[in-house]
Amino acid sequence: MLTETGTNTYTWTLPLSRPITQLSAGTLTVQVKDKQGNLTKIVRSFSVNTNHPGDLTGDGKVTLSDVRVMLQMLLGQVPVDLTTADLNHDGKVSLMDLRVLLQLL
Ligand SMILES: [Ca+2]
Repeated sequence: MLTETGTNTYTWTLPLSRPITQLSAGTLTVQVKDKQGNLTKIVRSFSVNTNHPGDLTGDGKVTLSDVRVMLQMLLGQVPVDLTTADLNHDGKVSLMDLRVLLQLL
């Protein structure tokens, strides 16, 4: 789907043929032809964060080790990593995230 989002600015929403977990990186090529027939080609690399939700240790599994890391974050013993630990996506790491993590065990 192509949407005009500003002057000379467009946003494409691309349907994916595979689950996002199987699409971690790639190259996107866009070719645009103006009214005079001049072709402009734009190539951009992209990557997708495929971290397993709740995998705070990065070992690909959700275990009690992840709970330990979240407790350390909650106690201020290790830096908070919103990317992996904000499981309810409210912009902070709290007991609500711990609750979500425990449900993932
Ligand atoms: Ca949160």
